[in-house]
Amino acid sequence: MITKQQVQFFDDNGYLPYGKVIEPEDIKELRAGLDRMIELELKGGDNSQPEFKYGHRRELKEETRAITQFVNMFKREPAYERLLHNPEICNSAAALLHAPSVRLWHDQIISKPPEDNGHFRFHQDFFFWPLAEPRIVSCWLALDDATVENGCMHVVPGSHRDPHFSPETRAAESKRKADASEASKEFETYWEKMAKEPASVGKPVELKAGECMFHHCLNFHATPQNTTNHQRRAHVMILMAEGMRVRLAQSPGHILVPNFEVEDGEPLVGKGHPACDPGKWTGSVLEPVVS
Ligand SMILES: O=C(O)CCC(=O)C(=O)O
Repeated sequence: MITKQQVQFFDDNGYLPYGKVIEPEDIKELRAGLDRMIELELKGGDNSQPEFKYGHRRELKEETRAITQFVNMFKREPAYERLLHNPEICNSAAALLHAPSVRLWHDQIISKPPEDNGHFRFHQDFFFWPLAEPRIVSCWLALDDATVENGCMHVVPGSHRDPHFSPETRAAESKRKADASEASKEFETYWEKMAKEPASVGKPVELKAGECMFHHCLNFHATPQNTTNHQRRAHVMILMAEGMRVRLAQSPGHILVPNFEVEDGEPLVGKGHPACDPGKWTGSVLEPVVS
């Protein structure tokens, strides 16, 4: 179970290399689930949810095509849904957010195929999401050993608490940029400057398959290119403090907005956002397919 020292480390640094949370047989099952999804995509894919079409290149038909991202694997494969009820993950995420419990925002596979995936440039996740408060944590779970060579996570320790990178500064800089643009002038925001930095300016977090790290939604992080001959697969569960409200203004076009069962300003609950409850796996959230 998570310790006070680990929570303190996360509070100070905005990330936490946690350690092992699943067993080798779970890794095998998760990899097999991803292989089934890739197989399905190669046959045309599953269009039953808007997010299933996002983040991968269906137009490339050969086996080696870039599979970069699959959103909401928990809806497709039971092994991924079971992760939502992994006590180490749920209890740690709640402790890190100082919340009584957490709920899923979404999950995703991020797979860097060999030599066919660019960098994830430095970014802060929070601003991509239509959510009201930065009380959100990602659990980044390695499905392959993650190393500097194959594109492991790189973080900027303490950036989540740095006032230069806060939501208030972001709003002020957005306004300065808009004003500059109106006056036909250039203005480079802090996040545009950060996105130009190589991942190597961050601290690498190397993990063994089956281990996870957590990062805060305001923490700057990046992953470099995979320069090896093998895939680098990771599964990311993004967990929000219970009671998190929708704030559409922050990201009105987000891929998951059409699925929302609640209105702007309301706490985000519903089928797409199950509670992360140890021991309460209830089966698939998708309706059974009737043929
Ligand atoms: O896994 C990667 O390469 C990038 C993941 C990422 O940026 C995230 O989990 O927020």
